[in-house]
Amino acid sequence: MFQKILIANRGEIALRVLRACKELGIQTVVVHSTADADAMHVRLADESVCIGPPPSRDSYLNIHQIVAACEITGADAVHPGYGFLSENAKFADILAAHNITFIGPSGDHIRIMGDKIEAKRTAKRLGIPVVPGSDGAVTEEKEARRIAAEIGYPVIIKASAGGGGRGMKVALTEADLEIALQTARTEAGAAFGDDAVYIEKYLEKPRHIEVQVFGDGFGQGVHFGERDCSLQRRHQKVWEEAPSPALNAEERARIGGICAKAIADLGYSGAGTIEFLYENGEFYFIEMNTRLQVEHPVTEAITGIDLVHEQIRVASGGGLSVRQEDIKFNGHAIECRINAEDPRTFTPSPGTITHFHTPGGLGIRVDSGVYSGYKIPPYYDSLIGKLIVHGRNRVECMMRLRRALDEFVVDGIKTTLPLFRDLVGNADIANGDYDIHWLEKYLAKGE
Ligand code: MV4
Repeated sequence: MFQKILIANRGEIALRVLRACKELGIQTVVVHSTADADAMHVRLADESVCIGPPPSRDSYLNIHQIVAACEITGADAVHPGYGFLSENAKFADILAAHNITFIGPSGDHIRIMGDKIEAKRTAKRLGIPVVPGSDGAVTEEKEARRIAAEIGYPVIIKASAGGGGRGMKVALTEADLEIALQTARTEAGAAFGDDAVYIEKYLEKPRHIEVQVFGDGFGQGVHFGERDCSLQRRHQKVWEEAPSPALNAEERARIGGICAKAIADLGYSGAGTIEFLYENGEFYFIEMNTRLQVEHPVTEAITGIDLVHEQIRVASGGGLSVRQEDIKFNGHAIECRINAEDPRTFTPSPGTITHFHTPGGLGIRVDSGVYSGYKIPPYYDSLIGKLIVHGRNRVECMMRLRRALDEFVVDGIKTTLPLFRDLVGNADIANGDYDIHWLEKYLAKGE
């Protein structure tokens, strides 16, 4: 097991990882920018190293500073959290070259999944159902026309170097195809320095359902069920739940089994998320994330397994603590992302939190690095905390969520809490009747 882990992140996830390290008896080092000197995780860590000024590229993305902080403190592993360097293959490779363990998959696996064409090709080869479309990159309009006619309109053109919703163009009919292809390629080239694009059938009303997987590094793979992340705005998830209200146990076991086998065959190590669009009872792979995700606590709530403990165990060569047959799904969990933003316009609202009071009681978890008197810096994303609620079933979970939202107090700044108080009383949400477009339509109506 590791002696000392360096946490290369900030905010609630830095605290989340720190807690797991403490429970495992591992020493902690945090790195932080000058803007984060007063952060909770900096106070709670055994050691801290200031690695630069506020802009992320000069601090949390500065690979050389982070490697130097490892060398100075004698850290033997790095946990990257999510965002920042968590899916940076070069970072994983550089750490390996310095004999420091990256708590995550190999640089090669990160690289494959970062290239969306290569990721899709790999998924298909491993037996995962994918969205119908081109086999690889498409450059010629003639070829695009042939593929689109074969799969049928509407189609979507996606950048291979994109992902997470960046660099996509929809063509509703053949008349839109030429312009969609040209603008997608030009924009991809400008944004990513790589103009490779691919074509897919455009699914009009899917849900976003993702499967949590783990590889043990010894050729075993398991799944921890799915999360439904359909409630999102501009590709930012707002509300996530497990299990998906749309799936039954049979569908769960089937797609989970396919994903677990794929992870085993790939020889993958660590946590991963296989993302699908789900429409008319069918799953369609879109991307794989090679990191721990923001919404991992809903999976922890229904399985009772600490996924960060598992990441650390696997990275240290100790394997997983569970086999597939040990993983049981219990009840229902919902996560609300509390952002320092206007609840209607989503404009960031940094500043001082004058009062912070979190809900408690059975089935309530709050993951947050903020406190009363904390000043939210303006340089980073606006997530200030996550409310995760667990109940024996979805109805109990929703009743408890409503109560928890009533107790939550954040004064001094605007937050997205009022949006969640509206959503928890909405009939479609109560029925689990929503797709990836539901929230944006709801917000546009101004209800
Ligand atoms: C799609 C799609 C419809 N059809 N692909 C957006 C994020 C990126 N991960 C993939 N995305 C989409 N890909 C096909 N073939 C619709 C989306 C999409 C979306 C997906 C998941 C969650 C929210 C979304 C919002 C808009 C579009």
